[in-house]
Amino acid sequence: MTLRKPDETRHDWTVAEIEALFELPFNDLLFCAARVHRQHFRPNEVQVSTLMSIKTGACPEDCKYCPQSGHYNTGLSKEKLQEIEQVLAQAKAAKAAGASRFCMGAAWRSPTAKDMPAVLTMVREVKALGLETCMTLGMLQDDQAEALAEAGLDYYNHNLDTSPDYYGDIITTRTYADRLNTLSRVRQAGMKICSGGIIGMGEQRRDRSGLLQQLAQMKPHPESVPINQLVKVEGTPLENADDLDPIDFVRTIAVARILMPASHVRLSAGRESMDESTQALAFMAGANSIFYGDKLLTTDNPDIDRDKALFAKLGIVPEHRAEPSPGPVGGPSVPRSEPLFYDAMAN
Ligand code: SAM
Ligand code: DTB
Ligand code: SF4
Repeated sequence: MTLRKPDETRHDWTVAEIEALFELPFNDLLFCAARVHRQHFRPNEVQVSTLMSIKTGACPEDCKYCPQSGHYNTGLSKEKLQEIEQVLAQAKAAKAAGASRFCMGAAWRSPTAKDMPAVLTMVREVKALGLETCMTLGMLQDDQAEALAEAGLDYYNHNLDTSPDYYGDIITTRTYADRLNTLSRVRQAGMKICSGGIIGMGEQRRDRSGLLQQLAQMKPHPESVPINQLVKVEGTPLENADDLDPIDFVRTIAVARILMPASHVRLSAGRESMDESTQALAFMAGANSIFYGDKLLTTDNPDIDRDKALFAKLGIVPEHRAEPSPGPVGGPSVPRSEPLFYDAMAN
């Protein structure tokens, strides 16, 4: 195995260049993406995160894909913010099952001042279990981002979801600029960014390129890039969206991998309805993170035994944390340590 430095990463991809990647013959695209993947990561390791919904339903936002929006009747029961004991019990179970990161999600437009103390306690106590922490709570103000960083939050998830051009067709209660502002507050506070999107909402290839361009423009790139396949939930405006061609989904993963070579690209929502071959192709295309555990936030995910069997079949092992979590939080962004480059097959 040769160890070497990463190729230079770019932040200036044009939409036309990204569309050209999408149009490559599938084998060429996959080969390119797999090569980039091997230059930056051990190709048979996949990071494993577990999700928990800490506050479910009745969200004031109108995201057309989301079962938790209060604008649609999806039959979901509205729940209050979970108690800390409940969160810790699930975090311990996730750790025992092999997860290295625990992601807590709330159906909020943004957290209120009243919510913050309980949320900060969750960060501190989950982190004390030896897990990486991630939260997704909606839009943040500066002081909220700083407080989360101070409490030790490693990652903040805030997806751009689609291109700037298509955004207004999917969400009308906030703007793309709102989203970008929160992401810059997260970065400013020194946390790692988890940001990606959803494929299969009726968007065109140009929109997928526009989304990936926005993500690749960030400096540094988001450390984690979740690519979700739309989970079609009855009662949401997108319940009858056209089925996504699995090849188009895998192409999106491959292009994300090429644009953001050193980021973890997550094969995120949608695995429950995905066959093993599509998932295997997604790993080949450079996906190296998944949600692990029977539930996402409110919808189903493959159960752990099924994922264990898939990993065994493919020779994939869970990635172990390579570095300690960022030190004194609240400070500047912690520079990414240079990863090891698994180069045995790269050339
Ligand atoms: N309310 C916060 C927000 O929107 O940022 C946090 C929770 S929200 C459920 C987090 C993400 O879940 C969304 O940005 C979206 O990417 C994803 N999501 C929601 N519903 C989905 C669905 N039906 N299929 C795939 N992804 C979905
Ligand atoms: C992300 O990109 N996908 C996750 C997580 N980040 C928060 C959420 C998927 C939600 C799927 C629909 C549900 O289970 O409610
Ligand atoms: Fe609310 Fe987030 Fe769902 Fe949008 S995606 S409705 S903001 S929970």
